[in-house]
Amino acid sequence: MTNAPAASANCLFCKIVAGDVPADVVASSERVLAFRDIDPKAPLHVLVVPKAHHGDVSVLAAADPSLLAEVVATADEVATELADGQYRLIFNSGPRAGQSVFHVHGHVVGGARLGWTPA
Ligand code: IU
Repeated sequence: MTNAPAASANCLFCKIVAGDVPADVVASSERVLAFRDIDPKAPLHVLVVPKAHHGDVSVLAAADPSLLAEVVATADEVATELADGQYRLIFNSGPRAGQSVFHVHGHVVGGARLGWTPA
C-alpha cells in the first residue's frame, strides 16, 4: 500500500473529511466517509469518499485498490441501511463525464426505480 496522500488544500471533500465544512454524514470508518449529496437526484443519494485525497477513481484504483474496495463496500452498506439494498454506484471520472469535485467519490443512488439517461 502507498502512503496516504495529504489533504489537498482547496479540496471541498478534504474539508468535509476534516470537519471544516458541514455535511450530513451517514457512515464513517477509519478510511472512508459517506455523506448525503447536497443536491440529491434520487430519494437516496449519498457520496462515498476515501478520507485520503485521490483525484479520481482511476488514480485511487492504481494507488490503493483495497481502499477502493472499502469505498464500494461502504456504498453497499449505506444502500442496505438507508434503502432496499438496490442501488447504482457511479464514479464520474473527468469533466466531460460530469466530474466537478476532484476528490474521488462514488455516488450511491437508489430508493426508487431508476431511469437510464446518462446523456
Ligand atoms: P461530481 O460527480 O463531481 O459532479 O459530483 C459532485 C457532487 O458533489 C454533486 O452531486 C454535488 O451535488 C455534490 N456536492 C455536495 O454534496 N456538497 C457540496 O457542498 C457541493 C457539491 I459544492
